[in-house]
Amino acid sequence: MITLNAKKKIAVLLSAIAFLNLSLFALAGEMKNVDSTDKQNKIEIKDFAFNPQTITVKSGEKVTWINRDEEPHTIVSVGKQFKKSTALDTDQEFTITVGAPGAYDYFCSVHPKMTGTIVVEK
Ligand SMILES: [Cu+2]
Repeated sequence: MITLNAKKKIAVLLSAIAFLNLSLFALAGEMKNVDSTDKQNKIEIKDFAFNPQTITVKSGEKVTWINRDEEPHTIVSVGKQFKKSTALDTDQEFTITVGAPGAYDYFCSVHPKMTGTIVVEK
């Protein structure tokens, strides 16, 4: 037979479980948010080309290039919107954080025909 006291205990237990569930949901939501602000904007350098050649990102996000060629490449902003990279060796990365909205054109100073654009949105 369930006493009144036991019923109370069960009620407390159930609300505790409900509360925990809510906390887990909140936590999951938070983790998802962290993921989206940490979104990886990757540009691969392969066969003497930037891929994708044009990438659209939001102001404040990071952009990372990775060199998948055996040749060294650089990333140089046409309008000096970010500081230029050193010569990237194979599998070496270069990361910038984009600022003001606009089109950031860039090229490789070793192979000036290699060009790309970062479109930065608000
Ligand atoms: Cu190059």
